[in-house]
Amino acid sequence: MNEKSWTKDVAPAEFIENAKNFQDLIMQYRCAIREVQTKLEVLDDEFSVEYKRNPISFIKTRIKKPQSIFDKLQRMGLEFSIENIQKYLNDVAGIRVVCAFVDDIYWIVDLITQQDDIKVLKVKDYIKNPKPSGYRSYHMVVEIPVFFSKGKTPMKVELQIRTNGMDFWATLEHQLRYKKGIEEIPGYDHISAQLQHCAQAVMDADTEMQKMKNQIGHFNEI
Ligand code: 0O2
Repeated sequence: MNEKSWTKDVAPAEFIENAKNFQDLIMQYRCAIREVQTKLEVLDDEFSVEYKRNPISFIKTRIKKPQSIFDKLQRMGLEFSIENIQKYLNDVAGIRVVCAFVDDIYWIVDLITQQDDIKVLKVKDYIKNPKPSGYRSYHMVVEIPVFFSKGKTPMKVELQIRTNGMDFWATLEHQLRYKKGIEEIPGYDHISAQLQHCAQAVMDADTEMQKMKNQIGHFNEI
């Protein structure tokens, strides 16, 4: 685009207004992440005093990139607007909670669900029902009120809760395959089967670890 058409086609005031509204929205999602992250950290702290261990190994947060927001809306046949982002996207604000044991995942899910300022909008249990790829994780979309100077805004946050093993597999598989269109390469079926085999090995290890933990009992009793 040359300078002439830039001045002709772009309405700077409108562009600046849209950019400001988008920045505002992203700020609101950042605040929602902070609210939910604090709840998780409180539960982890309390648990560590009671049971002498931390159920949460680490927490990672992310805001979806503008390009990914745009691409997802386009896949859904929707135009890029603040209203469509708020209404149709559940994962602009994302929190990944990586836990020690499988039962820690369900402990967190139960306690987050019980909090009366949290509304659970959607649940996908890819632990009980793994994806065909072998992917396992517990997904939860929650709505939380965030208090701004202009009032209370309900905000959506997506939680992905998984064990260290599930996270290890998902992170490496993401690098190897996810979204890279490697379906086209020769030997893809074999790679796919190997990834499923690794997912099964991780699942077996998680199950064994959980069994040992059940045998040991609560760590505070030792
Ligand atoms: P990114 O960069 O991780 O954010 P919904 O959001 O509920 O409308 P959607 O988008 O189909 O529906 O959600 P789904 O399938 O429950 O979860 C999508 C997210 O889960 C992905 O996010 C990944 O983070 C993760 N995921 C799902 N399937 C796989 C898989 O087979 N392998 C790996 N490694 N991760 C997976 P995004 O948006 O794709 O990307």
